[in-house]
Amino acid sequence: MGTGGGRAGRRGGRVVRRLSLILVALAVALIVAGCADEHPLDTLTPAGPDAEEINDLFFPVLGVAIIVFFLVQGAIIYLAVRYRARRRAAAAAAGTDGDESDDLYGDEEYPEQVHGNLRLELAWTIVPTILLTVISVFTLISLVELNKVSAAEDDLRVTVVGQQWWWEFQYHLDGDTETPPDIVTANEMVIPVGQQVPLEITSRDVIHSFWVPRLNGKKDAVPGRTHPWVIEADEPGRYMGVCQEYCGLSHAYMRNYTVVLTQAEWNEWVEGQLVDAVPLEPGDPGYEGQEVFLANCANCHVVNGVTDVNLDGVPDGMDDYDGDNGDDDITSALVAGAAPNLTHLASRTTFAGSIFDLYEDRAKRIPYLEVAERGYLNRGDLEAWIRNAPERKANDADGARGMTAFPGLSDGEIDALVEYLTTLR
Ligand code: HEC
Ligand SMILES: [Cu+2]
Repeated sequence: MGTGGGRAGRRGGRVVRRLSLILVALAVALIVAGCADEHPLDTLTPAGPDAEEINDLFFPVLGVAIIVFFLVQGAIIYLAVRYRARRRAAAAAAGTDGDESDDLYGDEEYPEQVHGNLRLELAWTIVPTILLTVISVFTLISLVELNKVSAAEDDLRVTVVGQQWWWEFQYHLDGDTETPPDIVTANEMVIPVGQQVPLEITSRDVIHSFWVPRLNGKKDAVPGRTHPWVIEADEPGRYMGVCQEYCGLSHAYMRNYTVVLTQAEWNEWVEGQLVDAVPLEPGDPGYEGQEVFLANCANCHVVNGVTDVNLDGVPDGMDDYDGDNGDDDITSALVAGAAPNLTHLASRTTFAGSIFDLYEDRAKRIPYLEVAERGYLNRGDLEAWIRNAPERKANDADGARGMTAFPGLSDGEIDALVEYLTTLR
């Protein structure tokens, strides 16, 4: 080899070293990201029967794919090595320096060329056909399983509404999704352990997709349609979910949590959520904040029992909660057409598409039901959000989506608002 080859070799070495550095960095980043949350977006640790069903399909298919991969790659490598051009031998035979590619083989024979070998062609048509047929049969069986609803007609059902860029959960305790919901909450869906909860997934604006990887597969949320889905968890815990369909600017900040409680805890949670907020009187802690809230926030946010029905602030088309493309009557509009229902904000642990913790350290060690009582409020993020939400989470330029900024509020008013919000348990 000449000097040119040596330089190329050194350059090659550097590229390999750099590549392996990048790979190591990637691996470390993945491991660190995996440790950051005790319940990451992990499809490989299913926590409910539906996710297990998917996993039970995934691993055998992966096994088949790995075998096929090694057979095909092995054959390619074998053939490439076995029939490589023997440059140096050819060059020696031809008496040249080996760079004349038109004379690659010299006196050597080309390998025997195979055309139209019936047995071979039948084999590589029939084998994949059988493989894919078997896989598709098992896939269909899994699909049927995943769409089975074992819950009774009058069991709990939850309508899941995606919108730019947060999730609303509307609870129908009697399973009747035609009537206005009993509970409306945002970003955290609280369900009882070991019970299948049928979902109806829809959207108020563009197409989103509801996905809680440890509990079930993805289901699209499409405006004007409701897609049936189910969710069920084997163990109490907190399972992260994301929007899985690119839906605009803050798509990456449209997360949610499925919070799974024991049956007794869940009953307690429901009881708490069914209670309306009580309008505060002068002298009550939080009263000043309530006044600021009613003046600035209540045209978008509903606090059951406190805010009047006022749809003036609701952009056109967003007061259509059942997705039939017509404005709904006032009762159904009560379920917060434009913004998260804040009646029980302080009972949640995250806000704004679950991207901010409402309590320090996401209150991991405190039981969910005690978080409003014992959690340490994440005042910094909450105040920053109220002051200038678009700065914390981008919304679209004409302000038709997301929360507006309130540059006019004084520090005292923000403090009062925060104090009021913490009374909404
Ligand atoms: C123009 C309508 C609008 C107004 C007015 C408004 N908000 Fe919001 N607010 C929203 C929307 C939309 C969201 C959801 C944004 C997101 O998650 O991306 C939101 C989210 C929130 C959240 C997080 C709720 C959750 O569960 O995720 C809080 C807290 C909040 N707003 C407080 C306020 C306060 C306090 C005011 C008055 C100073 C106010 N908002 C005024 C539209 C509004
Ligand atoms: Cu989305």
